[in-house]
Amino acid sequence: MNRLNRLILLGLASLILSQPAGAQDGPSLVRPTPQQLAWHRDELTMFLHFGVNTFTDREWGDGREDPRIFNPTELNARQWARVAKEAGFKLMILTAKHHDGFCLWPSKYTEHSVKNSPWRGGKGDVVREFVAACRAAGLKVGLYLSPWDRHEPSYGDSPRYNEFYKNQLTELLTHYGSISEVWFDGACGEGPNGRKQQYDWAGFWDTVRRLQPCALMFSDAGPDVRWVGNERGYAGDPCWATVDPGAVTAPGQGGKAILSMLQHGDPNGAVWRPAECDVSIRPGWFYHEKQDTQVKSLGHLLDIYFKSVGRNSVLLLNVPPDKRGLLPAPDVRRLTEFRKTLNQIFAVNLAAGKPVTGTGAGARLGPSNITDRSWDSYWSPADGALPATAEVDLGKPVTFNVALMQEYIAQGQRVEEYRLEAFADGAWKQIAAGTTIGHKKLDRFPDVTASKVRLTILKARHTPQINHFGLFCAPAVAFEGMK
Ligand code: FUL
Repeated sequence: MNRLNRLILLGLASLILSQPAGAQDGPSLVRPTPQQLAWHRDELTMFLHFGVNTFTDREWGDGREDPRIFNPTELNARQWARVAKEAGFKLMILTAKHHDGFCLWPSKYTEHSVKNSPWRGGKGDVVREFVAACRAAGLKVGLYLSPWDRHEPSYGDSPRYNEFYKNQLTELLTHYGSISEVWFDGACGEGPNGRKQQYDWAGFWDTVRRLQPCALMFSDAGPDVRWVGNERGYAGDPCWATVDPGAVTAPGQGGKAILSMLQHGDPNGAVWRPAECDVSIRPGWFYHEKQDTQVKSLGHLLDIYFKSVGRNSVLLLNVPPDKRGLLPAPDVRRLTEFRKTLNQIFAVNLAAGKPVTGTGAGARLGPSNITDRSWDSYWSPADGALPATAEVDLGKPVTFNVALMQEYIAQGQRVEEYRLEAFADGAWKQIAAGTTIGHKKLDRFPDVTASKVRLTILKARHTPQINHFGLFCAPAVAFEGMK
């Protein structure tokens, strides 16, 4: 084969490979990247707010802190990683720098950092210890570098500060190996010159893409993961993973319409930008001793789980290290209970392996794919055949109060409306109804005892692809936070 033929063949092959799978559904069906898909499936991320505020008892430092106050007595990042791992978290995000500008790594661009603290004799690097602990525990690594910097003198002198910020990003993205998520917030203020800083978002994002092409970037405006529009840990219902990129173009824009868009996404959105639900296990983001008694209750945390992970989102739960540099005992106890209860709820899927009849046939597409163990096999009713029903035969009457549904989102998010019914006392009755499903939808309802259950997809943007269905029996605490 001559060079020209080879080039033509290569060109054709890459054209075919670049076509998304299932392209028969048309170009409007947006899909996640492999990194976004893995992020959805990881479900739980732990946030760690740590820095000078931990020692000043504040939430927002003003940048005038003396670096010598940063002196954790027992810092042990392996404890953070162990707690996160045991509680089922897959990724941890650390505040490498918060609004006070104090850097947890010895940045060469500022003196406001660990290098001027007494901790580890000024030779320490919290980011390095954090990354090493994550790697050892098999956790992914994320970093938050606050754009708002109340210490840095160039802040407000926009081009100069943007350069400074990109230099710091470069340090973080080149000295610590692979980073899975970079977290940006939109907080913005005036610099010492009285001028408001204009952030170079495009430049920041380019820096991340260039240095860590596999990292996901979080902010109100993505580009890969969007803020959910509140700090209570609740996603909207419906919650689409897609958005219109024109609706929120930069972080920090605010306003009712924008917040609602962030909550719900947009079924017609042209980009995949799923919601991440950030919330703290305590009232504050940083550790405050007086909040030791205000750690969220188990019922509250479970409610957050059902309304974040159970609404097609990822839960980003903040657990702040204390002045010792350890995760505090009350929080660790609560996380242990949280994991134990989640394991208890989801240990037995009453629908697993049960026969399913309904619309659609064939090995990859038949309804029984929703009760098998494979993530990659799904039920897909014939094109245009809605409503479509999958009926699960439970064999005998069983009692449950939680239903789980998952779409095969590798090929987009499709379902717009569904209904769930149970067969009890000789009749079908509705037990739940909803809109979007996405990666995971969890519905809670009063105890139902039934021998058959049916899921009906009433409306979908494209041919539905349901890969998983489950029924569970949760203890009362899982309903405590429900309003
Ligand atoms: C916000 C910050 O202002 C808070 O202090 C906190 O870090 C939260 C997660 O993001 O933008």
